[in-house]
Amino acid sequence: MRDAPRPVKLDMHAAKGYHGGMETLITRGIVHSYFEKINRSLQLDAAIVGGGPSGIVAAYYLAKAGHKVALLDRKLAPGGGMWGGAMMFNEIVVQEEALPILEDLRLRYRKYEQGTYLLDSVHATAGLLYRATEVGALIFNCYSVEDVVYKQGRVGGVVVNWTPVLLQKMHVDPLTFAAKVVLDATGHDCEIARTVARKNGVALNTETGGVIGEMSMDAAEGERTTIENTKEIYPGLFVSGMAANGVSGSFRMGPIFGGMLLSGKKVAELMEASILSNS
Ligand code: 48H
Repeated sequence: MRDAPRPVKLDMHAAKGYHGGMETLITRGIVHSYFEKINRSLQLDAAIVGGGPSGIVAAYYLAKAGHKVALLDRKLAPGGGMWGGAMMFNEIVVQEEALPILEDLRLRYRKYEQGTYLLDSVHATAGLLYRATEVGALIFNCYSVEDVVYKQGRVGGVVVNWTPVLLQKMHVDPLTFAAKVVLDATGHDCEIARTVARKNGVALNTETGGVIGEMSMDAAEGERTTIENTKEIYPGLFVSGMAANGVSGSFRMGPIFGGMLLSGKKVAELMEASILSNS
């Protein structure tokens, strides 16, 4: 016979010695732990802007290789466009070239047709976030990157503010995280690349020197060029995922995600080489 379940008891006396009791104990724990985390992020190896699939995969590989990585996303729940699958049908398609990444991150997938696989998009997104944080990437949600630190012709960090501050158009100055390399993984809008080109009047490593802008849908071409367009577009600034295609003027691809994952892995390798050569 099974033992009767034990009654769950929360020991309210745990807060003995705290002026203010249990409430102070909870608040103090959160405040201390959060500020310890932010303090560790003031001088990063890599700052990743945008927590869609390409940014999270980049954070995973960089953190796993031992680099100090923070990923910043303006939303409460990072994950970008992957949670919703396609038109909120929460499934995504991934090609077999990306299977090693699914294996590395221990995501569950099912064989579909012609070298493609299906994943539950909620499982996949939650899994990416879980694995990236498990290997040490720090995630700052509700952070909007509104600018970069730009010195001597190189991007050297990110300028951050609370998303609600920007939404409310409050005039509050931002803070900064220094970083040896910065990744624009902001998706369709390529926000960081646009900001760097516009504010500093510099030419990016694209055909026109500016952000060319995304084209309409061609899934196969879009997937191919996502990897090709994943690169350093200005000293210290890299692009991945949809931002890579947006910056270089290539196609969107719809709800197939192998290109995003492979782009995240490729950019992690490029960023790591840059971190090591600039150390
Ligand atoms: C902080 C920011 C900022 C900012 C944006 O769009 P994402 O999912 O990114 P990718 O490129 O890794 O993945 C693209 C994929 O989801 C997709 O949209 C595809 C495959 N589309 C094909 C098609 O045809 O439509 O995520 C970007 C993330 C989001 O979470 C934003 O909240 C975040 O970046 N973000 N965070 N500061 N300035 N700008």
